[in-house]
Amino acid sequence: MKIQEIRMRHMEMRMKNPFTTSFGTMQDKPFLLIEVKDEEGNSGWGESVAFQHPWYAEETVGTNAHMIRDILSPLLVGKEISHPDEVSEIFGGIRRNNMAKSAIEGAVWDLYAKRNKMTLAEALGGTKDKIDVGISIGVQDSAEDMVETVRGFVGEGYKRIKMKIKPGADISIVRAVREAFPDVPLMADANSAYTLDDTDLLKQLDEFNLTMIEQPLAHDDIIDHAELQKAIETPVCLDESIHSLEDVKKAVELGSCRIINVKIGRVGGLTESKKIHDYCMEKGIPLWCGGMLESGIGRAHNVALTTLPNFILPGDTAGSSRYWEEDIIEPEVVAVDGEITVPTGYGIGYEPDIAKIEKYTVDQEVFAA
Ligand code: OSB
Ligand code: MG
Repeated sequence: MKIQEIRMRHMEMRMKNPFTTSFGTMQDKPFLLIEVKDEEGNSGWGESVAFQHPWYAEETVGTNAHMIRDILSPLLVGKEISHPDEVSEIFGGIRRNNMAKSAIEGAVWDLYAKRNKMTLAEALGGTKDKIDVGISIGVQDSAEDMVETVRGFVGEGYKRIKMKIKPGADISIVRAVREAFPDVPLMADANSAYTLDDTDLLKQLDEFNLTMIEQPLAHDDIIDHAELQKAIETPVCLDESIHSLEDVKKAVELGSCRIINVKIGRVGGLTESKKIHDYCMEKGIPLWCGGMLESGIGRAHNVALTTLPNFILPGDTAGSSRYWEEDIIEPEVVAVDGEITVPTGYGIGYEPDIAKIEKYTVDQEVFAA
């Protein structure tokens, strides 16, 4: 297929509720939406998961727009490719900027699946027709607030509950939730808020039978995490530290984690995600799919990836209504009793709703051959 045109939309949506992590609070959600067209006029859709500010990762909406406009689109537009795996080869000479690469690569995967009359899940080698999902709850001011918020989502049937923690809002909150819900699968995500000096504090979490603690230490570390994992029983899961299969290999060899959160954008796309999947399956490292507060387009890619067999643990792909008054796909992503039914339409399987997409588009640029 020939990559005829890449359209980049600057989107502005606002989440129903603010979402707080150890690094800050987000509610306005500017992001980039990518539509790739082939020579027959077919479209594939992708989403950049970069945020407005470089708090979670160094990439931002602004750096992604620059990379997509000035560096990546010129490399791809006009090219003839036979498989989306070739996109990461074409982008291979460009260092990092994984979220920008992934936004385009994801659109090419959707386009490829549609042309070949397959679901994206099938194109990736997925095997499930339903996926288990959990929910990620932002940092709460008090243990009471967290317990009540958790109660609501347990009632909706989510398969595991993730609580954001930060220094000063950690042990007492996790304790209160565990006491209120003795049997619910629980985990905590620190988004790099601690150091090895906090080992004694993090060890106190062992008491609460957490499925894992996600990214307790520095965003770019795998050495201290190995040290921490030796000192605590709770499995460590890496998020921010993993950008590639090479990072995964090093973390697994060093014992820096027992579980990995795969985010498609953070690792540079679906091709790299699949490589990580295959390696971790062989090594017995369970995976789950993380989230970046995406619109339905990004969520649809997460759903497809999660159909691969080693995505054993429930991911952060909650339903659209968790985030948005109205989503930009039809139908919206719906989680019932903690399960999402994988759509059967070709490509991402959800139809981009052009009228709603237009409503939230503030600017657009077209890169054509
Ligand atoms: O660390 O997984 C994270 C949201 C924003 C930035 C980082 C993270 C998160 C989440 C929410 O945990 C995931 C989601 O619901 O999409
Ligand atoms: Mg995380």
